[in-house]
Amino acid sequence: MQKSFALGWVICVVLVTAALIAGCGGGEAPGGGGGTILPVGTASLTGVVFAADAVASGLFGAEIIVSGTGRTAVADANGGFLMQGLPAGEYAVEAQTPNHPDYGTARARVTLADGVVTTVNFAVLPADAPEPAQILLDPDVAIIDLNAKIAYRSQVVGPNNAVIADVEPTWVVAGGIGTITRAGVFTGTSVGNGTVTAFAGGIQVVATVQVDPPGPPNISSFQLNPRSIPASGGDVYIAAAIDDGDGIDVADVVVEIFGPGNQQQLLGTSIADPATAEQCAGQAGCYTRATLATTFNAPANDNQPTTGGIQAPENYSAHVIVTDRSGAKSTSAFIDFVVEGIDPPPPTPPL
Ligand SMILES: [Ca+2]
Repeated sequence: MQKSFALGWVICVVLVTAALIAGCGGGEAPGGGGGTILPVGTASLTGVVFAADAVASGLFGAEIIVSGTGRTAVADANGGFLMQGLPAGEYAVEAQTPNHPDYGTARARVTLADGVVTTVNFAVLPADAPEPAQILLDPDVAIIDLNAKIAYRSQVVGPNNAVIADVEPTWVVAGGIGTITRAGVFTGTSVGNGTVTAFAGGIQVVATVQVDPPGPPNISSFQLNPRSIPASGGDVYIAAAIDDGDGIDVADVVVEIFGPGNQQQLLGTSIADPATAEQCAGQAGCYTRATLATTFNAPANDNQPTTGGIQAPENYSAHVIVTDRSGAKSTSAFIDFVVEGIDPPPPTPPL
């Protein structure tokens, strides 16, 4: 068994080297036509070959090569390809674009596992682009909830620290933890640890990602100011700092206030500082980290003064209720505040 695989593999490599015989390519059943036997496994490789400077443009007819297996495939009209029956292992892979003289070759490395479909979307640089010297990638470490997204920012840098403008690297996710778009938006689809690697030219840079089970929102602070309002009433500024891997819609952050007589009010919130709020990737109105705030207009104290002219204070209590995109809910502890009365009673004389 081993012997015949090895022999078939050698034959195929020879044939591929000689003339790219059809039986070795296509990415369909291993050992396809021509009686050629290729190394067999149950791993699959899929993806798209596209222009690094125009990510929507698939490169039809691109040739995808999995080094050391003798296996090749040809991209369809949209640049898509699928290779099945590959042996597990780590491979150098590349996409050549013979039909597109303005584009070159994209290279990456993938780890294929039996029974697993691995995706590599090849971003092919223009043929006249400078040779990449480094890739800047942010964030390099991330922890997110299941189903949350990370929008990776990247810059491909050529010689003399000159950024190659408006090009995406080739993105590869390892560890089976998620998917990534051509533009670098990662979605965590499975709990675990893995990596996102960006490739351009002969350069690669790796970011580590931990995908956690979905958790409820974290309310890292909840504050009211002031907590003592004069009898004539006034504004209370209320702010909550919140983070959540799934992301939170602003409409799902509500301040609940219980006033005199246990009257309940709900107040909507808004982003306190848009400059520092972290938005969910590609989802308007969704935030993974932000401070949300509102202002409560405390009315004047309307308690009836006693015949002695003493008006009792009015007591309020507030907390924030946060619901994330997966429906998990967190509430802060209550904070009390008071609308003072007029003519408060004199302090108790010392004994
Ligand atoms: Ca969550």
